[in-house]
Amino acid sequence: MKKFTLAALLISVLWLMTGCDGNKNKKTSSETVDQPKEKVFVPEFNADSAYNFVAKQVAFGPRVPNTPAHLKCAAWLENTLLRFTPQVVVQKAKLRASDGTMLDARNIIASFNPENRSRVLLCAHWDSRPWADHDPDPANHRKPVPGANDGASGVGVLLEIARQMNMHNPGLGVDIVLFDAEDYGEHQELQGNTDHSWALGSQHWARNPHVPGYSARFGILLDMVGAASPAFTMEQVSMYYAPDIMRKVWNTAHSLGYQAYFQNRKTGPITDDHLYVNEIIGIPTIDIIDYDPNREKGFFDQWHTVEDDMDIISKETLRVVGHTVLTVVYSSR
Ligand code: AHN
Ligand code: ZN
Repeated sequence: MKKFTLAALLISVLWLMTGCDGNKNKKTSSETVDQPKEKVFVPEFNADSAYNFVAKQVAFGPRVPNTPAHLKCAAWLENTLLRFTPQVVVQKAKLRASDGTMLDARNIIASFNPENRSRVLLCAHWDSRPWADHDPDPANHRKPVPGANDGASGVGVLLEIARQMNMHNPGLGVDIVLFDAEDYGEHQELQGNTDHSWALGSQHWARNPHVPGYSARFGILLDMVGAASPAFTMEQVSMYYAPDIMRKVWNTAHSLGYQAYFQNRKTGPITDDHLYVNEIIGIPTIDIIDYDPNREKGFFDQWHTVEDDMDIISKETLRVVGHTVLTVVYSSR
């Protein structure tokens, strides 16, 4: 009897020491991260710098494929990334848009620690939409979108992350992929609704990755991450393909105090670059996207209007997203 109680006591003590959780160290699937384990070093995301990266892109004018502004911005993005890493690839492709236009497209890819087999993919689209087809004034429906939030915001955050990774090695492989021709999807006034007319650059990259056989542990897409009071909700394509990544990113954001931004609400599927990264190349990838089905358009008010300019960009939102993504990256080594 005495022997038994002693053994039981010992087992209980051991059980308590492990935190009572038999599954604690069990790797259930590809990425199981609940709370930040140890204190990891995370560089400080500079929102002023990110903001300037957004402003610089917008200053080129709308980055619509086949325009001089698009070419100039591509060169600037390549040169800016070259300041932060020598590994920059510009993948050129002629892509056919749904209206028949052949787009002179370029995906711009920057790699950190290219030899490291443990990799993370960060992406955003850098092009802007040729038609402001959701503008309240129909006279603007054939004008291009300035794309400060829709496009430049995600790129601005990733450029600042690249700048930080140059100063402080994240200790794992990171690929930043700036997709082109995301926003050339069919004009609203046309019938078709050919969904695959969006995200042409990511479809091309997913079929022809910059490194043959490329893969990554997970991916994070940033889209429309610059407006004030965003609602980053749990989008359905992300939840279907990458629920663990969703949980990891949302948990990280909440641990940093950003639960008002990263909301625990499930929302419907969105056709965006992450769909093809998931479906074609099979990297579990989430979309951090400002989407609230209770809004008129779902997206921010100025979405696909000529008002999507620097006036609506919030440094605080850029900082919240940048801090969250940097923390996820540096705690993934
Ligand atoms: C659709 O409207 C089908 N998808 C939204 C993807 C998008 C457009 N992201 C930015 N602009
Ligand atoms: Zn768009």
